[in-house]
Amino acid sequence: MLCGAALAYVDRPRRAKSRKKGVAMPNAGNFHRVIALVGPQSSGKTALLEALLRQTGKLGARPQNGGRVFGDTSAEAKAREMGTEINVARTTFMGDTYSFIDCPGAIELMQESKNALAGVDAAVIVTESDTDKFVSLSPILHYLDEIKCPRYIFVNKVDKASGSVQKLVTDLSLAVKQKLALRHLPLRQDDQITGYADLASERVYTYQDDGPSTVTDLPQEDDDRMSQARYGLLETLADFDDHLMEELLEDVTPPKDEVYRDLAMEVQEGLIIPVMLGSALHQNGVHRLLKALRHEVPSVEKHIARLGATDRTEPVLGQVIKTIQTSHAGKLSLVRLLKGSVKDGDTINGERVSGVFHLHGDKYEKCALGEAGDLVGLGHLDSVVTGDTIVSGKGASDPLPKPDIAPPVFNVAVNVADRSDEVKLSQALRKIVDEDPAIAVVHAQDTNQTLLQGQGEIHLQITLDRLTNRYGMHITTEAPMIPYKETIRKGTSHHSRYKKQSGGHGQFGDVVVKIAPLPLGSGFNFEQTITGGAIPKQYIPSVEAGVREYLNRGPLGFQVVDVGVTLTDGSFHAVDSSDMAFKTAGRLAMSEAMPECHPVLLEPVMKVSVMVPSEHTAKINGLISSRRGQILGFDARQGWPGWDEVQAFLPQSEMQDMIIEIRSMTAGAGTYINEFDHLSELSGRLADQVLTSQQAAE
Ligand SMILES: Nc1nc2c(ncn2[C@@H]2O[C@H](COP(=O)(O)OP(=O)(O)OP(=O)(O)O)[C@@H](O)[C@H]2O)c(=O)[nH]1
Ligand SMILES: [Mg+2]
Repeated sequence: MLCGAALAYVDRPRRAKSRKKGVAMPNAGNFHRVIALVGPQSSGKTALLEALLRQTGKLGARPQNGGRVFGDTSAEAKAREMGTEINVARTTFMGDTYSFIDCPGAIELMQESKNALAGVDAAVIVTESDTDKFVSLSPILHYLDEIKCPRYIFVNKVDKASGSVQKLVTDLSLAVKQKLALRHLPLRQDDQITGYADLASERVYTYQDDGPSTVTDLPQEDDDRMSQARYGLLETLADFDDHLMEELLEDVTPPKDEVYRDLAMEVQEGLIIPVMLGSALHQNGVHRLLKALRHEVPSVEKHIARLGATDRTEPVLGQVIKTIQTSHAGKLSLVRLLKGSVKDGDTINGERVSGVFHLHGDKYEKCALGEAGDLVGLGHLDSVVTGDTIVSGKGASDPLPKPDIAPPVFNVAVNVADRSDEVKLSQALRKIVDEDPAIAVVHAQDTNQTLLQGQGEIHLQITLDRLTNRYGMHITTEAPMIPYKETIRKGTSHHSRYKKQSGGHGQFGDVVVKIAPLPLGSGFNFEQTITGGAIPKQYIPSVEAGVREYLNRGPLGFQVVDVGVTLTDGSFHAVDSSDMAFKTAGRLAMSEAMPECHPVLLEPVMKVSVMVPSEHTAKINGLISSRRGQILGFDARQGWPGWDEVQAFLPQSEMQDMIIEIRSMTAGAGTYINEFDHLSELSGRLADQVLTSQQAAE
């Protein structure tokens, strides 16, 4: 039974006692909360951030044109009118400090949310009331489950909502594992939501445009709805509180304190998810949300416990949730400080902190001290990256759990227009990857391309824009090349002689090679069966080197694999033979014989697992088949109720835009992982196309 445990309201850390005389404290309050705003794209997270800042007096009235005044200031965000990275804001409410982290909603940018969530006490999931879009909530909901982060759902844009709130809660409950606790009962006039009854406080509010809602009386016709909805809330809370359950069974009205306490405890334990309604644009429901956060969001101690770090003994402990390359202050590590305090000049992870900052939008304000619980920027910790644990002194031997990095699902090949910029490009890319660990840069050896890898087309376009906007790099892009290979279907034996007589020493190498196809996946094998010193031992490695050199580019223009070559015979010249001559002879023998060995094209085939909500599985099977895929089977996705995982083989050449289609079929929720599996023969029209474009590129 949870009833009777410590009161959440009094479970707060005490104000830090020792404060240096004359040093301004970084915050006016005594309790630091860090809260993330997450949720699908365009649900109104940044609008809610602005509303929270207005409500707490940190932002002036909304401009007449309704335009944005806070956040999304980067050139990439402005150009797309969307969040492209986190916006951090700091404000105070009733004596406490709040740092809000507004996360971008685009599914391709979800790593940014995951990184930020490592350092928050709670998350507010901002969603619209359009139930068709709830499926797109699954990835973030699942991640919040995984890290056991307390959370709220704020159903935004109620100014344009029309459906029934009960249906909304029922549909939402299909998307979550926890019990939903509807906190607000909407009140309507002419189909328009004009206010709400708070089911915990039993107060009724009428929305005011751009101002605090006013307390009113409950219209008589809503009496029954109100009683039923409040009973529904109490029943949900009573699922985890036997005492409350007894009261309900005995028809006893529970005291308000008990209801508030249960709410706080059950939110903190992740047992329930309160659902609140509002309109960020009109400042509606925002004050209630703040009050709920104030009373129910757990302290930083609970966050430490959630991370399993209660026993940590380091005087300072924190986690980096973002690396920011600022134009004027250099590298800043945005850190959730969990324990201890940090000031300028302190040693953290073996490096000297150069400046402690509070972040608010694009402003970095120097502060004297970063306190436990606070979100601070620490300057010039060069070796520290996103997700890292920071401690006082040398460095953390026992890191806190850090977000996993999503494997890339989209690639583009990049080049600098001016080759002399290559070093500059690799330096800029390193900084970009520090800021956004979902970006990877790899050199594809087979195709000799530099590949930028990430979570989708938009993700990579934003990254390329950053390279231009921040680092002045002019990048050209092209599609990644498919690392086709070739092999042979029949063997042969061939004699080649390389002989040159041009003044001085001549050149003489004479070899007989037997070429044979090898089973799939065998690679290359070289043997020799020379007898009687037909070729002196010292020249044999040179023959092999010549053969290998040839195999880099076979008769079709691709690397040759699954071939065995045996050097069976040959002859030499006491004066004119040399390593170089035998190497040339080996290469010559291959180039003369290989076209006769029935060369065939091989294409790389990936083993793919596509993860989608079950209602889309049939469509995904169709997509795989239409892309020459071979479905190996499908199963329920482990730990994801209502999801399937389809396993298939798919040619790599069919996968370049695969993620775009999967997302468009699944309201953005579906994704895949893949790895190279095998090479498979490609023949007919598709093979001809590959060979034609290969010849054209030569
Ligand atoms: N009618 C109405 N529109 C809203 C409300 N809140 C936000 N919007 C509008 O919804 C659009 C998206 O709002 P944003 O705040 O940028 O959404 P976001 O969730 O931050 O978007 P991303 O960061 O790109 O994921 C904007 O046009 C807002 O004006 C609301 O309460 N009512
Ligand atoms: Mg936004």
